[in-house]
Amino acid sequence: MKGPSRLRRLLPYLAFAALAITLAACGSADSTRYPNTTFDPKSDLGRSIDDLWDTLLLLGTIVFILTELGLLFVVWKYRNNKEPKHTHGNTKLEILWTLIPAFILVFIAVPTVRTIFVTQAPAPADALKIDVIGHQWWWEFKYPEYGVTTANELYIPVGRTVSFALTTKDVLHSFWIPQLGAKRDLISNHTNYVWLTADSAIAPSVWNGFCTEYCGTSHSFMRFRVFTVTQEQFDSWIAGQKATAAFNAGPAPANPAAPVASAAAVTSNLTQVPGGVAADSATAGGQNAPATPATGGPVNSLPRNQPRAVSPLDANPPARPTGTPTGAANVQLAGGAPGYFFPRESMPAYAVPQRAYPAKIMFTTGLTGDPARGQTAFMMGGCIGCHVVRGNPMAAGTIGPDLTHFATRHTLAGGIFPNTTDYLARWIKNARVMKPGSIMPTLGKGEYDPVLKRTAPVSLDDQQIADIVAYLQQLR
Ligand code: HEC
Ligand SMILES: [Cu+2]
Repeated sequence: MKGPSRLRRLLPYLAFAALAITLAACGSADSTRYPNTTFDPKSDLGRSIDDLWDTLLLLGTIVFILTELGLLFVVWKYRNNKEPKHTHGNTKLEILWTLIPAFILVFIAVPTVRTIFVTQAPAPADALKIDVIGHQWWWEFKYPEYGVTTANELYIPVGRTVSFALTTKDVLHSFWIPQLGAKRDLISNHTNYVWLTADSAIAPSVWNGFCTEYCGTSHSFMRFRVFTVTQEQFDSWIAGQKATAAFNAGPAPANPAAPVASAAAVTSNLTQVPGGVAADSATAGGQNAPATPATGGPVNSLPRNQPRAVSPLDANPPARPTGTPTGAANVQLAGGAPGYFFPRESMPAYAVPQRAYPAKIMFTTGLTGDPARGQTAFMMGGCIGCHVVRGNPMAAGTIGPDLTHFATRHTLAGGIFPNTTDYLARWIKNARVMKPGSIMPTLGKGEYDPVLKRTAPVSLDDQQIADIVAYLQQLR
């Protein structure tokens, strides 16, 4: 076969390759189109890693081009199948092809090692400290300087260095916020650190976070959101989160959009709560049965401590922050403002979970929940063995996420579902069908628990779940 005709046959392939390369180069790395890109860093840490990548890509490209040119030259030079002269051993050449790669490696090592030193250095002493605790399959975030604990939704001020201390409650996990550059493993019996300063220009905004170390059944459902906010918004958020839950802390909220029973109704509703649930609550979760809360007696003695309005904590409520709510999402409650939180209607599409709930979890439509009854059901249904609601001394369990300000969160269950009535009701009804392997047990009446392989031992009917949902939605 002659040269020119071979070239003609190759032409379509070459054209295709050229097109592919051109198209690839066209895409920009901007965050709205590629929300999880690492090529558009929004922090100092992200930039130092991205700069290193750019340097290495450039060096690699130069080596690639030189090598390919050499190859093409040889192909061209011996195109007529002329047999080249054979040689055996060439010390000069061997030294040369050892030295050149060694030289290239030094070129790559210098910026790499420099970046490692920068990203592994201890954080500045005045950095904001946040403890990140990995759980199968959700994230716990603690702000030790403020006594604030939350889950799956992290708030950080822009322009200030934030130092994360990473630990795990169970197996290995890995903390990753692609756009902010932070990626580090959570290792058993060891604390890892990573720190960064988010760019001032990005506030307020939200970024996706992931677990990026396989950690079991629901690893891919272990996500989180990072809200990068201004210092003022952060201060307001912290003030709101520091307070005890609004529903517990004062009289009924005067919010016409979400009517809540008055304190009197709380008392009268107590007698209407079916007692059957309490008897079962000790077995909640089977193998994962919650420990009895240290602060309280047996679960079924709870009504003694009712109503909430006269509990010791409530009698002397902590000073509530006034906060500076911005955006309609922040409803002012009578008991005090919830403080700033990222307005739900401003959530970009990429940060809103799109996963549908499993169709097989049925839920009666048209039920109206009563938050006061819900609070009681929350205590009787075993929830308090695994969940903290600050302001309610009975709710002291630490197996699951802190729910003190649950209604200020936009997602639930490791950031995989939107925090809406429909999803929340189904989550409480059958968490283990919503999220395979979930440590939170299946709790709905007649629901099949795929982990225990039998129907739920604790059973809440749809009305009780609707009441609990109404209660949780008051926790701002
Ligand atoms: C055996 C412990 C246990 C019990 C009992 C339990 N939960 Fe949970 N709960 C968990 C765990 C663990 C998670 C985190 C699950 C995940 O995301 O993988 C969770 C998650 C949640 C969430 C989502 C929180 C978030 O921010 O994502 C809500 C809401 C919730 N539980 C409510 C309840 C209610 C209401 C009850 C009682 C009817 C209850 N839980 C009983 C352990 C428990
Ligand atoms: Cu994981």
